[in-house]
Amino acid sequence: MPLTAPVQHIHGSDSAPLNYFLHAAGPAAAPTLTLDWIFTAICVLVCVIVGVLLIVAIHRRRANAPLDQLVQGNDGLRWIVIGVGLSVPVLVAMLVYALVTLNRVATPAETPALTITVTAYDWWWKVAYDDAADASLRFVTANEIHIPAGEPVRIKLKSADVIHTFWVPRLAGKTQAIPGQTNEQWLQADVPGVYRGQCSQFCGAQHAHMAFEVVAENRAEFAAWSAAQARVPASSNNANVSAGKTLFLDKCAGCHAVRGSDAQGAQAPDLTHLDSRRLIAAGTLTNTAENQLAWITGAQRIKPDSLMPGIALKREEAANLSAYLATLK
Ligand code: HEC
Ligand SMILES: [Cu+2]
Repeated sequence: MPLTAPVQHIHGSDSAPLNYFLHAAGPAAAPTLTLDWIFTAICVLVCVIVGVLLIVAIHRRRANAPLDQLVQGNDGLRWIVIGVGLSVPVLVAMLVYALVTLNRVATPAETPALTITVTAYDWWWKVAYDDAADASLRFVTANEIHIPAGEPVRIKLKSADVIHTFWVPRLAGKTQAIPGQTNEQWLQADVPGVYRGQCSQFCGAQHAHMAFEVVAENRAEFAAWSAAQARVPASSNNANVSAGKTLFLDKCAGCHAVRGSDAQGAQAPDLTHLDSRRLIAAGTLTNTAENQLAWITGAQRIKPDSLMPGIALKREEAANLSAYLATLK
């Protein structure tokens, strides 16, 4: 397998035809989208009116009169009264509408049954299912948030380093992740699907490559996924897998954790079920064996300044490591 395989970058999700942010997919997003359109329309209208008045004014310019005379004249005063009289009610109406909308999306209609703790790191997302009533369903994953469709989910937001912002445009508004503080938001996907999310606050070199996905599934699929995530991956006696695991414990375990093994690093994505994820490196690459190796050896080429070093591997080491990573499903 060539280690210099071309890297396939991802831009947006392929799974849903209308997966872009102007299509709200849940009750926490729909009211703000309507507000968005109405505010945009008002702003465009204001620009057009101001533009037309300006053009008219330029064409009807009078001889050089001092400004205070122009304003004091009856004509000037009338326009000021009309301008203020129109703007104030419109601005007040927009303020009231914005407050009403904020209130509508502040809390879900029913109390969320599921809470997920998402911690932002430079430049990826830790996703902890740490609130399950059933302790056997507690686990940690990265950059891929599974939720049951059709119900509200509470997201607790933390940051491990700088200020990031959690944003799934089709499902809810933005909420900041601030070091030393826990913020909350809720989101809901009305139908199953994959919804792209993105850090929306500039947080350093790889801010643009700090994406994630929300995968909404029906209840049965979600239960199957979470049960699988909670399990420890099956071990293998295969010689290549064992050699790959030894290499992993030697070179990777200082940063990465794999549950059920001695790898307990906490500063990097949990790799226990790496193989189950759709994307790696926070939405940057599709999760294929080639891309995994391209990432491991070329992390600094793919995401310069990211907190994973590129790790040189001999051909045989790469094959063994791949064999081990393939067991993490
Ligand atoms: C110095 C700490 C460090 C070491 C050592 C390290 N990594 Fe990483 N790794 C990271 C960080 C941090 C990320 C997240 C980078 C990002 O997306 O910006 C990461 C991301 C990954 C990912 C993508 C995971 C995902 O779900 O997005 C894989 C796979 C991975 N590392 C494998 C390895 C392997 C295999 C080794 C050993 C050969 C290794 N790493 C060594 C810190 C490390
Ligand atoms: Cu960020």
